[in-house]
Amino acid sequence: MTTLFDSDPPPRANEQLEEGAVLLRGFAIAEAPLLVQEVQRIAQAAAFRHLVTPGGYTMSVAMTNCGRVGWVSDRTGYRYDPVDPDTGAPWPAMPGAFLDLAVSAAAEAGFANYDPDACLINRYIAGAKLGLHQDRDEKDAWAPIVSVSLGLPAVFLWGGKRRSDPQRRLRLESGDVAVWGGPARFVYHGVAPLKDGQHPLTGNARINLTFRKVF
Ligand code: MD3
Ligand code: FE
Repeated sequence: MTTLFDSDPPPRANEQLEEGAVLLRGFAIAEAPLLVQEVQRIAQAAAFRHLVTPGGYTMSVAMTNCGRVGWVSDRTGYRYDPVDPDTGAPWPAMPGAFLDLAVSAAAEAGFANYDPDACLINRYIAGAKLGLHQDRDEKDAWAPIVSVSLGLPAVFLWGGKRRSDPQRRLRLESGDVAVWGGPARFVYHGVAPLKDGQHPLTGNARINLTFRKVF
């Protein structure tokens, strides 16, 4: 029999958000420092930039990518591009530590053989937000999106299949991993404006990794 002590950390409870969506609190705590280091290395080759939407708005979230393709936006639309339009070079390769984490989180959530093509890296500072949207630029509509939160906490807005559906608010902290696949793949979601703060791993920023099966 195992004995629980008051000083033990709380057991890691995987929270089922809805069918196909699982929140793995603290799943990436141990790897978080290495993941942030890798983000800094990636950003030396493919700098964070503020993309322009097809509607002409400049996004408050700064983005870069690694992997076989990267998500980009400009006045002509959204797309996955094998080349970074800022440099004309391929995106940096996906680090082994990224892939290992994404695959093990997907497996923990019930998605075997996950093989992400892309990792979009979002960087938020105070005031940055992501409006309510669906991620529907990926061909594979069943494979999950795996999301890893690093640094400052954020309030994640999570709605339903229609834009007008009611939203829940979920606080995401550094090391939290969320997996959204299957029937939960097309729920509307967003991120509330980031609050100012300081975090030992990322300073004044929140970084979010989203792994995607594109093809
Ligand atoms: C639910 N990023 O990059 S991650 C995005 O925190 C994006 O930066 C947010 O939404 C962020 O597109 C949220 C959590 C997430 C990601 C994808 C989802 C939740 C999702 C796809 C379907 C449903
Ligand atoms: Fe999204």
